Amino acid sequence: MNHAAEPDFEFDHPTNTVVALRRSIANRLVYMVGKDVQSATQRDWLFAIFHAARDRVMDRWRETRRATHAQDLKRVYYLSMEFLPGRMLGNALMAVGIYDETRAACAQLGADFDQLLDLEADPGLGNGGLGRLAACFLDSMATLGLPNMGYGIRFDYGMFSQRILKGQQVEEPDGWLEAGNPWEIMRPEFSYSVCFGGRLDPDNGGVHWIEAEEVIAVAYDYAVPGYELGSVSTLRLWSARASHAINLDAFNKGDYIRAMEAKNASENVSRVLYPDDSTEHGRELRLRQEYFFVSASLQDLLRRFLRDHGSLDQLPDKVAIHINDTHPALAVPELMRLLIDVHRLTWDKAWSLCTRIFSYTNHTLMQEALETWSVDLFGRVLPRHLRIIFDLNAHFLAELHARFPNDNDLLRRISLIDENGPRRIRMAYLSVLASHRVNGVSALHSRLMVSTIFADFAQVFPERFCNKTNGITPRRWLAQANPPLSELIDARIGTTWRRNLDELGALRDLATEPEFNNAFQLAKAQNKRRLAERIARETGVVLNPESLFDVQVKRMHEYKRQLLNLLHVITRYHQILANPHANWMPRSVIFAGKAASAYYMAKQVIRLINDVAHVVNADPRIGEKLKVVFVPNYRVSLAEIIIPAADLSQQISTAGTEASGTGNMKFALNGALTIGTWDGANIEIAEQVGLDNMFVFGLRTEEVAAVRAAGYRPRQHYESNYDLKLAIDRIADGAFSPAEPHRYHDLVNALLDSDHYLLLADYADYVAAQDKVDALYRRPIEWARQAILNVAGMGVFSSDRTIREYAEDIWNVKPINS
Ligand code: 26Q
Repeated sequence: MNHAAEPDFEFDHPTNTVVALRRSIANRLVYMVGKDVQSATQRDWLFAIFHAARDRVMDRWRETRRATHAQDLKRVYYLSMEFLPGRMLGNALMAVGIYDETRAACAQLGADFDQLLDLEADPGLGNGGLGRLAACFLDSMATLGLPNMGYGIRFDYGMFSQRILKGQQVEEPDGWLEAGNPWEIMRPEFSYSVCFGGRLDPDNGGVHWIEAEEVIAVAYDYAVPGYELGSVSTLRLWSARASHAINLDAFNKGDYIRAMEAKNASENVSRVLYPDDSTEHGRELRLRQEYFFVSASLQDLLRRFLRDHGSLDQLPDKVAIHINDTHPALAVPELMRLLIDVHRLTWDKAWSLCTRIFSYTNHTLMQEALETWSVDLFGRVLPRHLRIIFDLNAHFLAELHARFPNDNDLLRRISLIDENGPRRIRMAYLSVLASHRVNGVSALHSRLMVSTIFADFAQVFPERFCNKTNGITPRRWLAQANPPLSELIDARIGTTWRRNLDELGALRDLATEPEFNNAFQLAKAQNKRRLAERIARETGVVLNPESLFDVQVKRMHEYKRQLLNLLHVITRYHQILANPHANWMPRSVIFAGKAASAYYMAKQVIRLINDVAHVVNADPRIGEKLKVVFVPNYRVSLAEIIIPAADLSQQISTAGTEASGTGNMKFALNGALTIGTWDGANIEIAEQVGLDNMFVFGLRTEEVAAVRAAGYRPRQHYESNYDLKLAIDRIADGAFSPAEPHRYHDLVNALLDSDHYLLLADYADYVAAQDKVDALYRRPIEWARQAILNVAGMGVFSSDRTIREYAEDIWNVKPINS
C-alpha cells in the first residue's frame, strides 16, 4: 500500500488484535463519543465500536479507490432507488475478519456485544426484493473486486415500521437517522445542483431550460466492505439541501419565515421512501425523487470521468451505468441533456455513447406495475427532458418506419408515448431503447419478458435481451445469519464456501451420514428455539420448537397468495376439530410482511391472519397441534432470525407472476424445504436440488393462461370442494370476526367472483402437497437428508455468480488487480 506520499503525513494503521481493538474502542468512546466507561450508554458503546470497525475498513477503501484509478479500470455505476443493506456492523466485522476479536474486546470492556449489535438501526431504504438484491450485488461486487459505486437516495425516513394494533397494520415513521449514523461520511465537497420546473426558452431553438428551481444534492458515503476485504465499494446516497439562491431571494425581501418554508419544501425531495412496491403511480414528488438522484449521480460520474480522461469518446470504455428497474430511467434523457447542453456534443454522438453505456434490469411483467408518467405532469417538472424524449421517439420511429414501412400498428405499439387516452411516457420502453442489454431476473421471467411486454422490442433488437438469474450473498444469508449451520459446514468442508458457494455441493455425500444428519437437525433446532423466544417476546404467542415451522415472509401482495396459505391453515383447523384424536403433526405457521399503506386487500389479509391466529391459538381443542402467528415489522434484521429457523418455505405465487423471488433462495440455503409453484426462480431451484426434494404444486404458467382464456369460474371450485367451501364460509360468516361478522365481505366476494390469482384453482393441489409435507416431517432423518440436499444445491444462487455474469455479458468490467 502506498500511504506515504507526503513525508509528514504519517498516521497509525490500526491492528486487529483483541488488545488493539479494546484500546481503539476505548479511544473512540472517549475521543469521539465524548464519554467514559462510567457514563457510556449502550448507544455510546455501539457508536464507539462502529468507529473502531470503520477505522479498519478505511485503508482498504482508500486502496480500492487508488487502485481503480491507477489501473484506469472501467467502473459500474449501479443506479437504484432502493437499497436494503441490513445492519452494517456485524457484516463489516466479519468482512474484516475481526468478529470474534471484537466480541472478546467488548467482553473485556464489560459491554454486551450481542445486545449492542441488536441496537443498530436497520436501514429500510427499500420496499423488498429489488432493494435487497441491490444490496447483495454491492456485497458481491466488493468481494469480487469489481470497481463500482452504488447510487441512491438517503431517505430521512425509510420504509415505515409496522405495528399490529387489534390485528391491523399501523404504519409509523422510521426515523433511522435521528440518533445519528456512525457509518456514513458526509461529503459536502460533492454537491450538485439539480433543477426542476421552469420552461424552455423559445429563442435558440427552444432547448434552453430557464427559470428552473434548484435543489442541491449532497453526497453521503457508506463503505461496503467485501468479504476478507476483497475490496471496499462505495454506496453514495444523495440528500437534498435547499439552494441558498432561493432562500436569499426571499430573505432579502424581509420574509425569513417564507424562506425557511421554501427550504423545507425543496428538502422534501429526499424525505421519505414511497412504501409501495407496485401500483402507486403518477405522483409528482416521486418523479422529483427519481430525477434528483439520477441527475446528481450522472453529474458526479461525469466529473470523475473528466478529471481522469480527456475526451468523452472513451466514456463507454470506462463507464457502465445500470438502471435497476425503470425508477432511474431518467438517466437516459439526463445523460443526453448533459452531453448535448452542457458538454456540447451532437445528438448523434451523444446517443451513440448512451446506447453503449446503459443496461437495464426488468423486475416485473405486471402491467399495473410498469412505470408510466403523464406527459403533462412530466412536462411541468422536466420540460427539457420531455423534449429530449419526444426527439428520441421521433428518431426511433423514423428508423423503424424505414425498416418496417408497412407496419403502422407496430409504430403505435412500440412508441415511447402511449397515446391511448391522455398521453403517457412508457419508462420501460425508454429503458429498452437506450440499453445495449436488458435482462430479466430468472429463466422463466426472461422468457416471458420477450414474449409479452417486450415482444415488439425483441423483434427489433433481439440481441439485447438476456437472463441473469438473481442470487443472494452467502456472507449475510448463511455465514452471518446462521452461526450453528455455518460452524457445522466449516467443520466438514472448510470455510471457503463463503467465496465459492459451489463447494456446498460436497455436502451431498454427507446427507445420509448419521452424524452429520443429526448435527444438521440440532443446528435447525437451535435456530428454532432462538426464533420461538423472539416471537414469544414480541407477540406473546408461544411456539413449540419441536413443531414444524411453516414460514411465509415477504411483502403482502395478492399475487404472492398469503391468503392461499391461510385457507390451508383454516382447513387444517377444521380437520383437527373434526378429528381431534388423530395423530396430527404439530405445526407453527409463521407470517410476516408489510402491506402498502393504501392497499386495502393486502391489509385485509393481514387482519384476517391475525383474526384466525386469535381463534386458533386460543382454542383448547387445538393445543399445540396448530399455532398461527403474524410477526410484526418484517425487515432484513428480522429475516436473519426467521429464515434460519424455517422447516418449510412457502413460495406460492401464481405461476408467471413472481419475477424471481430471492427469499426462496435464502430459505433453501438455510436448510428449509420449499412448497412452491412452478414460478420464478423456484423452477431453477428445483432443477438444482431435484424435484424429489421440493413440494411442487399448482397450475403452470401456460395452464394459468388457458384457465383464464376459458373463462375462469372460481365458484365451481368452491361448490365442489367441501373443505374449501367450509373455509370460505367460515370467513364469510364471521367465525373469525364475531364482533363484526361481515368484516371480510369484500375479500370473500373477490375470491368467489373473480379470484384473479387463481387461489381456488390451486387450492386442492396445495392442500395435497401440504399433506405430503406432514408425511415427510414424520421421518426426521429423511427430512433432514432432503434439507441438506437443498443446501448442497444452492451454489449457483450465490450473487457472486450473478455478478460475474453481469460483469462479463453486460458491463464488460474486470476486477482490480491487487
Ligand atoms: C414504482 C413507482 C412508484 C412507486 C413505487 C414503485 C416501485 C417500488 C418498488 C415498484 C416496484 C418496487 C419493487 C419491486 C420488487 O421488489 N420486485 C421484486 O424484485 C426482486 C428482485 O429481482 C424479484 O426477486 C421479485 O420477484 C420481484 O417482485
